[in-house]
Amino acid sequence: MDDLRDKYLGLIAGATDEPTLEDLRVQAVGKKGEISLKMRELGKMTPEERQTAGPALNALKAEIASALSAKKAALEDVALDERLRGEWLDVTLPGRSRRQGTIHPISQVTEEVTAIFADMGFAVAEGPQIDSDWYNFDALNIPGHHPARAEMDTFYMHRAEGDNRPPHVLRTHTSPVQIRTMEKTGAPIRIIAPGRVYRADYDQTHTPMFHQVEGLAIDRDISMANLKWVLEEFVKAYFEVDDVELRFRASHFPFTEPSAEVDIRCSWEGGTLKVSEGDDWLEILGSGMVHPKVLENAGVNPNDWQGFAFGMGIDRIAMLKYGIPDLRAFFDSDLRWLRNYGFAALDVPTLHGGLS
Ligand code: 2NL
Repeated sequence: MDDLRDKYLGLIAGATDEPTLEDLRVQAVGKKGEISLKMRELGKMTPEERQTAGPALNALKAEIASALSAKKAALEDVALDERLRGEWLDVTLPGRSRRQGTIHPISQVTEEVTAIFADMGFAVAEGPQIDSDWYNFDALNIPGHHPARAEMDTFYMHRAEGDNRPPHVLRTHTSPVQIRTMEKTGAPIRIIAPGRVYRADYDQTHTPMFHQVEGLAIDRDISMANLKWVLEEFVKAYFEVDDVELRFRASHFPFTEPSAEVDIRCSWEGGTLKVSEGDDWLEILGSGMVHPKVLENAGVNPNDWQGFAFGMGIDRIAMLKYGIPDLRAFFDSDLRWLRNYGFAALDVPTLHGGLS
């Protein structure tokens, strides 16, 4: 009986999993187990033998049963420990930051441009996106029959049947803002007017809504020389170069006289723009001296005041600086793909320190 005891206590101690332990239980104390078989032998014993063997077998059965349940509990503890170790969680780790929206590239460029002109003393002017045809066209010396009106692919607002007043328009440039501001504050004036403008046009380089920034400087003796300096300073600051060469090409706009389109010297190496070197010219804006009729229309006496104006496409200069080939991309759904272009504006720091 001692052999039986040693055998099973040894096997139980050595068991490393619950199925093994269960097998041992069946083998030792199960209905057909070794102890049960021994108990059956009690019948063949003398009453004296039975007196000692009976209680001893019962005690052995109880001892093995309790060894089994103690070992079972121990194995369960080990399994739990292992699971806890595997599922361990460091609740002090910082959370994974979620991808969030960031400032739109157009807003970013508008802010860059605004900051550069602000440094040169230009204030920001704003005005309505729906305006009368007077402010959008006539005041700018673009009369009803002028081809520029047709060329601009204007969006006209609805007029009720029988209402024969000229319809309002979605502004085709931010010039009406400059007219309104001149009217309100008079000369001298130094402003830029950035904002949304609308023309019915849609292809790789045109979207029906786009962004423009116009500039206006009126004083007693402002000249094209001042325009040249201001634009050179702007191009250097915006494209982050130390030097720049501008080319003024004679042009025509109804609202300026003389008028010039301005190109910057550049090179296109492997599809990337380099400003101020190379043999290419890149058109970036239109400009000129404000037409006397336009000053007059805005309530400024052209005999006392003169100045320059210019206009450029924000979307276009954003494409040039950041190498985005299709303008439509700016206004298509989710813009996070712009990261593919390494757009710096999308890598702005967040409050929690990481990148957005
Ligand atoms: C272009 C040309 C230009 C202006 C805009 C302007 C505004 C007033 C008076 C006179 Cl209030 N001129 N604006 C002048 C010359 C050119 O824009 O090609 N823009 C993308």
